[in-house]
Amino acid sequence: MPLVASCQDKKPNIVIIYVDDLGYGDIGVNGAIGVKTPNVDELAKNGLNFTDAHSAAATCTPSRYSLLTGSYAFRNKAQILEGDAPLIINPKMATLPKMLQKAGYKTGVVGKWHLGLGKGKIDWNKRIGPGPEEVGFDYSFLIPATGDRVPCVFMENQKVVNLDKNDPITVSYGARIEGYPWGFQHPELLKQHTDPYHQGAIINGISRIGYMKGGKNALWVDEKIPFVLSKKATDFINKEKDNPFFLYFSLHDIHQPRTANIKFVESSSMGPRGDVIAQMDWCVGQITKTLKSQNLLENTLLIFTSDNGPILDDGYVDYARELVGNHKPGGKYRGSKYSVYEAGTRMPTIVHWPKKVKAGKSDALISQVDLYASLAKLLHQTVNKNEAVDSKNVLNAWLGKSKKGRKFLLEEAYTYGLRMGKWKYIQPKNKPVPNWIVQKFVNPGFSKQVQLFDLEKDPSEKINISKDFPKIVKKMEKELARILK
Ligand code: NG6
Ligand code: CA
Repeated sequence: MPLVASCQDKKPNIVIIYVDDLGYGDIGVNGAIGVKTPNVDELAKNGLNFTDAHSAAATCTPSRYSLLTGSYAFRNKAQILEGDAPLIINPKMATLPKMLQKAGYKTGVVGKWHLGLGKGKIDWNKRIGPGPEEVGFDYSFLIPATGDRVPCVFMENQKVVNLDKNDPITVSYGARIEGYPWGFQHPELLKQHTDPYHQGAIINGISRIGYMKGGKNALWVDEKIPFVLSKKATDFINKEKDNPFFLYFSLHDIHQPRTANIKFVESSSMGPRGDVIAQMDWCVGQITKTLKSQNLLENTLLIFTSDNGPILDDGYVDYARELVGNHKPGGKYRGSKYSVYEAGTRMPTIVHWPKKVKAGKSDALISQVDLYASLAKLLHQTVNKNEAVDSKNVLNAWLGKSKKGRKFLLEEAYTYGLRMGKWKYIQPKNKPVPNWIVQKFVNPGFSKQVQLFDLEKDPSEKINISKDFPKIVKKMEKELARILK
């Protein structure tokens, strides 16, 4: 092959910027009020902005599991994990990063993991495996679970960063352990008050879920997390610039605790939740700036999206509900994080690849579970039958060459939703809403009736028309049963 042609066909770098809890309406181009997101808007201006793109689930661990394995979370009973949970991806399983390694990519994950680590009881003072390496990442720099869970330390290549062996780490999600003081006993030490679920170990003036002892030198400072993660992500890009690389940049923002760096405090009119949106936008800018400075932006397939819908009150008292004003975190869509209504999984999603993807908008119905098979297609990789079992090749929709995405799309929450074109079906669930959800002022979509909505006429899922369209209901029930069997 002539040199020129092979250069032209150079494999694109692939970057997924995965924001945490960012809603459809939380970015400028999708109508945000009260906070500006110039870096994200720039991506949208030069890229393809999707209006009907979905995470696989309305919570974090299930969405991430599906993104990385191409398989639905229910198949592995994946639920939100505690901070000391074992790895939920079987190291023998085929994964998106392993598929990319086979295609010649260097792979890295920087940021929130929340897929578990190790096999059982974790010793935080040693290398912990299996973890990202066994899942297919050549490099990892992690927040092990969430920002609101212990241990509050970073891990690089599966070892705690800056650990002093004379001050070993112990973590507990059961019995209370002495060590860092407890939020429920020492409210005077707190920067933000919380509900009773987040009143364990106080670290950096913030009480968390779980208890912790030791590791003082290794503790993160919440206000610096965006800088640390952006630096590690851009270091990875700079180091791997001559290889095709895959970077899964998984931000802590805009998850709680929302404690923006002083650089961003009061940069929005919505208090901490708006400020961390601005902070998230800055992180996006760091990535695009670095790609540009390395002359890589043109041939990088960059996907900007989120893991689940927005939530105002997830337990920390930061006045997001009081300060939201006219801003609509989920856009015109009903629901939120934890909810089966559209805003639970309909994610802000931008595909930016100047070399191959024309700027514009797309209303194709797509799911993150399909990235595996779609990227495999792009890179001429075969996907075996027992691999990425729920992932479909809809590459042409992801690249804007077709408006046709999925025929059916599953939405996993605390009940199931199913999309078929404009139709939205919700499986009945005749159970009381758990108290911890009620307290968050969100509606998970439980109903003993079947729910059916026509999203073309009723995008906000207000009028249940299941009784008027029994045939559609039947068809969707049948498809859901087929998926779940
Ligand atoms: C919930 C936590 C919440 C948050 C969430 C995970 C309680 C009451 N709430 O269980 O604080 O950590 O899990 O968020 O424990 S997610 O974005 O990672 O799914
Ligand atoms: Ca999340």
